[in-house]
Amino acid sequence: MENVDLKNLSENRTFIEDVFKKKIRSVELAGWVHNIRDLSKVRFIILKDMTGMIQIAGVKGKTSEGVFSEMDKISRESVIVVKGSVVDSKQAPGGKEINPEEIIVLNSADELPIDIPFNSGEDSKTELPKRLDYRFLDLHRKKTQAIFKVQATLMQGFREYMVSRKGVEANFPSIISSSSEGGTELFKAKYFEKDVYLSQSCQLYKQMLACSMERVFTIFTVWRAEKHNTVRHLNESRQFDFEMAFADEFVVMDELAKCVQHMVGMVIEKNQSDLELLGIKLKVPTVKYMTFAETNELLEKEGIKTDAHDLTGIGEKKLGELFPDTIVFVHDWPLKGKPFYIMPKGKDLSCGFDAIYKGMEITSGGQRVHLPELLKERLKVKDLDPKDFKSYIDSFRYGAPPHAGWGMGVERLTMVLLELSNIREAVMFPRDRDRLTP
Ligand code: AMO
Repeated sequence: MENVDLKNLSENRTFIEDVFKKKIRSVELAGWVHNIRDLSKVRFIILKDMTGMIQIAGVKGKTSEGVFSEMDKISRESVIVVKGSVVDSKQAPGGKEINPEEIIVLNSADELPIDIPFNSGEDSKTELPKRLDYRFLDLHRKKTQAIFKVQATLMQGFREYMVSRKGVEANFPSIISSSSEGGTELFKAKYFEKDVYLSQSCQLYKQMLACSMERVFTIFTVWRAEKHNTVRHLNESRQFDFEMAFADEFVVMDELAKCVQHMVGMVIEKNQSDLELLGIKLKVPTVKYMTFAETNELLEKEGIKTDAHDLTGIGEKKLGELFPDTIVFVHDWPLKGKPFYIMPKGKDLSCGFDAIYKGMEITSGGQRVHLPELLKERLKVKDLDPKDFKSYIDSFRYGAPPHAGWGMGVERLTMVLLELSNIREAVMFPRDRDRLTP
């Protein structure tokens, strides 16, 4: 590697977007070689960093001989530093290019194993599994980066909304001693002499915390040992979680609607160029409320057979078609279809809900059981042993207000907003049944 003073470089380098935005004449750029073109007398390098792309133009006879011949040897995606001057050029993308005075190769890239299209708006010709095998390289693509820039805005928007509602950001354990969502789908691990599980959700902890700190939220990683490999399930995923004291399911559905509206609004405002690259036009969603029975009735009219206590994938898709750009809250959910912690509503119904958006479930939630004796009963109905939940049940004995909340899949929301056909596109380093690296 060439000897480069990285401290000096990090302090003095110019980001590509600033070359276009500001009046700068002399620059030191650092980035990756996106493309190279050799027209014998003129050699071009398209350089990219996280802020943009710019053309470096070497001209035979004008550019120093050493730099001109170096430009011929550099491979795509190699990491280079370019020192030079900015010139206006009608032919150059963005109207400016760099006359190189010095090019330093920091790390030369091998032949690329996956397709990184020259046109950033194009899809890679490499299939997803192989792209994921080389995810570190796939992340050099502007289109892949655009997905995660949007996801970062969603996370920022979630935090911003929650803080504006007096929410306190919380952290919860990732190792649990008993199930939080039902008996199956648990990853078992050894913890000294004991058997433990990777967290299926922070459900029990966010409830216990809301009973003292009122409004709590987190972005939490969860693990589900679902055996099936589908385009909408992961074994490790993240959730936007919210829990609120003195609330029922309608209060928190309203919070969810406003929160998602804020998050989507922020993406529209901040990520316009990313959305354009991905070919997505986003609208801030409206909201619709329907009971489970009403939803089923509607779907049956549309010729869709429904489940007694769950919506099918086809049903969710239909709701997306019937109500575009709408968060459809399906409430008064059958009790049988909801976990032990959801408050019953009469004998057969519950205070639980699902939110369907753009044809897919993005959230489930509801009012919780905050009464210890009822909670014991509900656990038994679900074939779970109240003894395994002692500290959770006890937490409702010393001043526990009625409370409600929800969990929304980070990757699910990213997937539906950006119309990705596989949820793995919405995770930087996905974990599914077959994939543990990179
Ligand atoms: P639930 O299990 O429905 O509820 O999960 C909430 C949301 O998380 C997302 N999600 C997933 N995303 C990808 N792969 C998976 N395997 C996966 N499982 C779930 C979905 C789903 O709507 N504790 C409750 C929430 C609550 O009541 O607060 C829970 O975890 O978008």
